[in-house]
Amino acid sequence: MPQPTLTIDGEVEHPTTISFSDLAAIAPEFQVPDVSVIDPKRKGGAVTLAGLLALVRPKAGAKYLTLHALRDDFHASIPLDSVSDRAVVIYRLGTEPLPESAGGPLRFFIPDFAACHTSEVDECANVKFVDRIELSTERGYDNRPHDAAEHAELHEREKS
Ligand SMILES: Nc1nc2c(c(=O)[nH]1)N[C@H]1C(S)=C(S)[C@@H](COP(=O)(O)O)O[C@H]1N2
Ligand SMILES: [Mo]
Repeated sequence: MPQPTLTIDGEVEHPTTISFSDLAAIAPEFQVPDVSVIDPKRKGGAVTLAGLLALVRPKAGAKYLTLHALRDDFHASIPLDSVSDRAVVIYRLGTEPLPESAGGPLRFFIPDFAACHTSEVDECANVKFVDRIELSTERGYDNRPHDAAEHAELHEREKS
């Protein structure tokens, strides 16, 4: 199986596409060896968003972060400032890529997220199967559910 990759592009000095082994090679100061310290319900190892941003160097005008999951066409766009010092990308379980059942191979995760559809930075923005993180000056594409009914429908679909 080819290695999962993550593209980070848009309003950055150094757009890049990195692989599982590139993520594992990011400096220890940016690694979270065990995400259960952030949320006891989560397993695996992560890199901090700060570590990824250090690689690509956001331009001064970068204000939004859009998380793209091509796999199920799910997208969320949130203010960069609100997550730049706390969000992580969970990428491994042991020495293997994060399993799909946990939202892998790559899963964006915001500690202390708000309840679904209560804020821009809510649980729904914990995008699973994320393959691209796009920085932009304006808010990007976002198809998170808007209300409880849409939300229930999405979770029905997830089960099938
Ligand atoms: N790719 C993708 N990511 C997604 C979703 C989705 O449908 N597709 N649902 C979101 C919503 S609405 C919620 S509440 C959380 C649920 O995450 P969990 O199943 O790990 O609890 O994942 C978010 N990430
Ligand atoms: Mo959600």
